[in-house]
Amino acid sequence: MNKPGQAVSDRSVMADFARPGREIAAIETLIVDCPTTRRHRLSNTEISLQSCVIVKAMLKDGTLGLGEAATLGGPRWAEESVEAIKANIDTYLAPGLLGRNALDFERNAAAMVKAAHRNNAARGAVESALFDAAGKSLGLPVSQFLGGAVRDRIEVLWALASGDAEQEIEEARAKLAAREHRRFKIKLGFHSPAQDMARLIRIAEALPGCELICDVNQGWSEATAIRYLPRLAELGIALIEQPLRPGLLAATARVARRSAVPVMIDEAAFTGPEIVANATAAAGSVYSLKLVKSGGLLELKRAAGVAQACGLELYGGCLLETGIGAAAHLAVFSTLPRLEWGCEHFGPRILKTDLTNGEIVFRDFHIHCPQGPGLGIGLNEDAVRAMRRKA
Ligand code: MUC
Ligand code: MG
Repeated sequence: MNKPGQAVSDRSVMADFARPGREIAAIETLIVDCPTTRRHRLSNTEISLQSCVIVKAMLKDGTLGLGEAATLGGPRWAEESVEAIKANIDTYLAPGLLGRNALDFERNAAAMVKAAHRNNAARGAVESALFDAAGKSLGLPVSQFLGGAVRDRIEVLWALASGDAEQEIEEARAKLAAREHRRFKIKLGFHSPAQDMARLIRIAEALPGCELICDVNQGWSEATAIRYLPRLAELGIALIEQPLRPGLLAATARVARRSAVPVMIDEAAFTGPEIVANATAAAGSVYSLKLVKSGGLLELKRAAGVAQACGLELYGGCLLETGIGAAAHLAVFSTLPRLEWGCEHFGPRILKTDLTNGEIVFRDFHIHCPQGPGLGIGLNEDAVRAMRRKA
């Protein structure tokens, strides 16, 4: 231990950091199909089985790291499917990483960008596994590599998405009673706007005092949005997420200008330049952060910086990840100086069985960031055995 004023002469930390053994020895992928507790509907897809790719990165010193690439209903929410993600990791991303030091985060990320154009979910999953392995090997939480945690829990939303208002009210009340969730995201756009309004009115009446946001997943036209957003405002809806298709910047900006409900940008912005373009066009005032959009933990943190620099508020988005993907998001979210809208990592709870061992705790309306080394989670091997897709 150095005394105050004494030069740092202890080289043991550096020696440990540089110790051989953190070379990437193997990267394996598997597809897992996890049944959900109920049908989850979006304007453009729906699921009862949540499919993801789990990445296992093994270091030479024997440390195992985990990562996850989530999808939603095949290549529907985004262009990647689990089959493509697995093939592209196995064929293009993994071979170029073998033998590299897992701690060379930026170099490894650059190698992946060179090996595969976009493929954000695939790159994000591999990078998560490398961060997890590096953290576990050094005995450090991943958040420490990203600037250090500024929070250890985040208020967490639950999504109501069966389309049946009575079922949704019962589900929300159960979450409230369990003190797990008091803010809810209601998925719109799979019914007609008039039916959605009737459903929304019923839910808002039944859940007084709860903050509600709505996600249309691109399901509305500009005209529909202009017609219905005043009704959402009357109901006190706090945010409207991705009402129009990505690319309709001017139309979304016209909607945002007329709306008393702030617009959240989701599918419209994956990359930094897309975030800047949306913000510059005034097509929203909140940005939903997701690993599958940013393509890795480093880029996710940068996306938060870009969005913030453009004056956007931040929301911790998800794609119904298992506890593995949720932990990777939480590692980043825990380090963000500002995260105005909390997060929605309810994924581990909507799966009948999560793939982790319960390290992620939902308590007092917050998701608690796992505290162990790496991502702070382990693999539920029995669950993986039961739900792994056979070749
Ligand atoms: C999305 O568009 O936000 C996340 C939560 C949910 O219900 O759907 C996903 C995707
Ligand atoms: Mg969304």
